[in-house]
Amino acid sequence: MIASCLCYLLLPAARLFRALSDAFFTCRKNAFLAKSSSPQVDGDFAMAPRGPDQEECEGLLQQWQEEGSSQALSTVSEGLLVDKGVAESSLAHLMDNPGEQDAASEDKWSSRQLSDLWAAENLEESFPEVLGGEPLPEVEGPMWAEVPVQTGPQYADCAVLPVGALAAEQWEEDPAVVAWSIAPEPVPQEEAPIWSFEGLGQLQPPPVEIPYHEILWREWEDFSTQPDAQGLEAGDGPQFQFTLMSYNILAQDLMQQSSELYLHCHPDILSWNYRFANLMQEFQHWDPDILCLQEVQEDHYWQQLEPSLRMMGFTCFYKRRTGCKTDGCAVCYKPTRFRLLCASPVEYFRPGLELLNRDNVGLVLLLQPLVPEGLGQVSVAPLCVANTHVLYNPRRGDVKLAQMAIFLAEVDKVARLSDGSHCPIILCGDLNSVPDSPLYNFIRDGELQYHGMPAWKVSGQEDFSHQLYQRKLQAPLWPSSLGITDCCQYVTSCHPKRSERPAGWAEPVIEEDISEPEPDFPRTVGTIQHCLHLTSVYTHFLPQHGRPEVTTMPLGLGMTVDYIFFSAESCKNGNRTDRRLCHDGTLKLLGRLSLLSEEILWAANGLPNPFCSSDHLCLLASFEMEVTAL
Ligand code: KL2
Repeated sequence: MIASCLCYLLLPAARLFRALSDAFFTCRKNAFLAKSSSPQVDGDFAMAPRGPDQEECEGLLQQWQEEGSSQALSTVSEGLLVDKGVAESSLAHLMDNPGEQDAASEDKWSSRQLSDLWAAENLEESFPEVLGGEPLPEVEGPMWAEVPVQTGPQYADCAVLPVGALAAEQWEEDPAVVAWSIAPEPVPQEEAPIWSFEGLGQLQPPPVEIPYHEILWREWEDFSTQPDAQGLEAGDGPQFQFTLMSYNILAQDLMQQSSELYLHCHPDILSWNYRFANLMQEFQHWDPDILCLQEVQEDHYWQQLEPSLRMMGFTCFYKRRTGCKTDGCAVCYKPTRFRLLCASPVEYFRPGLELLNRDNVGLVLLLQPLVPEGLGQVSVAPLCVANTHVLYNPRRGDVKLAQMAIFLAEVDKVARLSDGSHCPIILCGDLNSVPDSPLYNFIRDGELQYHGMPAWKVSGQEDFSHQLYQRKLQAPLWPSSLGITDCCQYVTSCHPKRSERPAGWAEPVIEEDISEPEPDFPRTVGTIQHCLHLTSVYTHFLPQHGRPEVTTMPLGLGMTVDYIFFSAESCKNGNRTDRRLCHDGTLKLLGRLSLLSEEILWAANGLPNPFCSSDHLCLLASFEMEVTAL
């Protein structure tokens, strides 16, 4: 009975809702496109962008919910669909019935269903790899394009993933498909954005930028008039202002390998060409001065992203993950605003160390801000920009902490002045750890007592307390052979042998030789520290909604895992939650693009959706640096 109810009522109803939902957002998007009056936001956000007409959006959504779906709703008059709103139906349905849409789902790999010990210890390894036997394109360019790819025996059996094919015919009658295929006007060649690809798929990239933030209520929060800890408002004296975006753009390969996470999405919005056009429009709309990307697939980077971003005025650096992984991190900056002082790719993979056998990477740049001519003899401190994507595996907090230790050591080395202090630092990326988790608190507080802590607790992603076997963190967390102290500094940086660094700055490329064991150095018992004073741009809570902020939404479950941390001095006697307001001196936070709640994203059918082409939201912040007269 229940089964037939599911088959004959819930399933068709949910599909209809999903189609209506996509159609609604598609039409809404096209309505905005037709209006095409979106303001181009100034690079340095002297003015806050025009806020969305929230009432209009809510009204439309409500109207659609009431008119468009009341009939269908009557068949499922009770339960989750009604409680959470019709637009969420496809997500809700998938969450309640995992695997139902896919007969082969038993074969599908899902971390949350793997409970045996092998899986617990090797979750990432079980993640199938895609290379398809095709050699990656030869790359030219930045200095580390030559960095040899790890080709240890553990990668010998990288296999081609049998990607579960989404049933295309299932979508043929979908109103969203119809809406898409009629609505966008053809793009005149001369007006086509640089990232248009003629004939590369059935969907034309939309002709103008998509103000999706107006539909999804992303607002610019302006703090520029708030006094800082010393009572100074922004703009007293000459200042250097810039914006920085951090964005996990969802590598196509990873998406295809975990296709079960995206069953709620219309296949067309998952195509790379569609997503690429949307992502480029998002970059163009917000026009940051610095762009930190994660999950950048190497072929997409060299063939599309780098050329397009270069045409937008960016200089880009890229570091691919080690092993067979096809994605990596990119940091791009406007050479009109900054000059490169040094760039350090960071690999966390260390042969022979079980703790560091994962392929995650980071990228650290040191940038010299360029002040406009006419200010006379002035100076601005260099800015250290560090971008990383930390291991996902929720059970391996020990690995995440060790990766973070290497990353912090690199940042310390690049940003350290000869007097031991640091230039302003922005540390951002996807840390695969939630706010208030031990890893998060370690970055913010500069100290973590980890001894005896279950490894799964470190990131706070999932609760594994019910499991019998729980890996515990033991002191020391990493071996001394790594050459990193418990203060997350390279031993060589603590006892500098090479004092010829120019003007106190680090060398561009660090080659840590761990084959020769470092001399013994003292280790603390069960505690790690770092001496970068960092605080988060976001507070992880939306006071006006009374709900947590969300940066990603796997299977409809919203959480924050992406961050922009920046150098800040903590207030004496300061309340911890107010630390963002306590910064002063070198970096001042001027504003940020608000994040969203899980509920709002549910109403857009989760992530990705027709407007947001990643499973993460972008983070965007505006800063000011002091310019001192010489
Ligand atoms: O959480 V992520 O997505 O920042 O959005 O980072 C990782 C995950 C990315 C790189 O490893 O791949 C995704 N289940 C779901 N997603 C996974 C899994 C998994 N078991 N492993 C990796 N990813």
